[in-house]
Amino acid sequence: MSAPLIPISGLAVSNRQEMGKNLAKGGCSSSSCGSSAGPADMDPETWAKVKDHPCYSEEAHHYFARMHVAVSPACNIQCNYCNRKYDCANESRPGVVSERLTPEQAARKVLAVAAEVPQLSVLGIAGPGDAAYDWRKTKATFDLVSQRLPDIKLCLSSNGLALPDHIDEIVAMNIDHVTITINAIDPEIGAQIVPWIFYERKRRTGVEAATILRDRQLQALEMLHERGVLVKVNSVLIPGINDDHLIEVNKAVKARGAFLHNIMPLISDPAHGTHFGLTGQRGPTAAELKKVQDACAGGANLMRHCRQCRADAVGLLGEDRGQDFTLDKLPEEIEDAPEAREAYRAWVAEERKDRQAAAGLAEQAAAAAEAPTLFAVCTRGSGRINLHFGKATEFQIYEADADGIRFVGHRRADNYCLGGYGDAERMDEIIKVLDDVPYVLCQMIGNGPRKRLADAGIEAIDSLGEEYIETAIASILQSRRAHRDQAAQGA
Ligand code: CLF
Ligand code: SF4
Repeated sequence: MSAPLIPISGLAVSNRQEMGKNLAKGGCSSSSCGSSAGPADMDPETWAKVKDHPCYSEEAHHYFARMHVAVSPACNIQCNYCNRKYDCANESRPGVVSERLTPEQAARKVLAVAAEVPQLSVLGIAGPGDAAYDWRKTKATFDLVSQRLPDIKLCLSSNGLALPDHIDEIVAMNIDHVTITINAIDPEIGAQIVPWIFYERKRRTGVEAATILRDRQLQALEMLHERGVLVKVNSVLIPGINDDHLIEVNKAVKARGAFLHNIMPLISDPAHGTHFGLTGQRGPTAAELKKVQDACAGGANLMRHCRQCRADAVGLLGEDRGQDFTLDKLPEEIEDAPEAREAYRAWVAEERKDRQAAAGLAEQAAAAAEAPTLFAVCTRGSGRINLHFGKATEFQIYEADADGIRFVGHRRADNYCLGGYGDAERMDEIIKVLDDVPYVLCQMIGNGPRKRLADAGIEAIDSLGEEYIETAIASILQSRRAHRDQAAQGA
């Protein structure tokens, strides 16, 4: 029988200085996982910019929400993975945007969400269309929002072609975060992804178009970096086209100051009506994506917690409350609640201290992991195990080895629980996505799914509900080690 699981964070902490040292280490021991970096890994100015941004800080995504508004539908290029009748694949999974908004409608919606969702920290404009090309509407929206909600950070995503024309305004408007999608540095490869661009009143095609686009993207990256704006580069991984090339993209954007590189899998389906969808271009498998990401280790820091969210998403990454805030559902009178956001942020600051201290202790305990081990966690945020297995639509995957415990990605699993009734096919799917994961950590799990998992060699653990993820994993590793030691002594 295994030793009982004792949460590490429940152990007495006798030495606060030791805790402080652990805290300074941050939650991530991997140098390639830059988005996990903490205050000890960057200057205070940069930390102030990223600490509440759910995309730029992996830790912040446990606590903070973003929302997108689709206000700028015009685009100056054509990507082979895009059909604007659906959505912008730069920043969202294909799917019809429920509403395209005027700047005034968008500002009203942001006010309504901010009043209801104290976790909201970022407003992003991420398609469909290009926020820098359709600049008048982007700027009008940001101006309206920043007048009413100065504590909400502004974030925009662009293909980069028009960006160099707006750098001064971006800086003047306090936009600290800009994403540029760069899929290729080599124009021969770029031309296979973007067949045409519209630039200086002319439509241009092929290698000429790809060269202009590449040069403008890199120019924008350099200009923004020089002015202190954090730039994330998104690259869509397209097997057979740019998979071997993305390591060159990673090097090139690192050299020009990119803060993060987010390599996203192509999502391709004939139903989306895109060129790639219609010609049968497939997206990468999870293993192919990981291979490319791992090959980029040591270059520009990688973002691994992107959820490829919709262009009208609302909420924490991985959840989408967009349908709760369509225009017809907004109240007539909207009263802002800045004090609720302030109180939430103060709570997060305290929670963060506790969590990082606990994570530091867990790092020490993690030496109990003799071989790299994966854990699938059911969580609704705050860095805790706080979600019923049946309610999980995705699992956060953590890896533990002798170097520590770290977040390594997420895997989608369609919701197992349908109004209380199990769905055998979805359990098959879950078992497939957790193929190489021996442990599932959740707040609760029913006997049926527990047995199905056990039959597949996966142990479900629900005795550490509400515990911090890292400390729970450390407890399990310690318990397993104690069990092994006991067995060895008895042998
Ligand atoms: Fe939105 Fe993008 Fe800003 Fe985030 S999303 S504009 S940087 S606030 Fe984030 Fe969504 Fe991934 Fe984008 S998870 S698709 S990276
Ligand atoms: Fe579509 Fe965005 Fe590409 Fe424009 S930049 S074609 S909106 S994916």
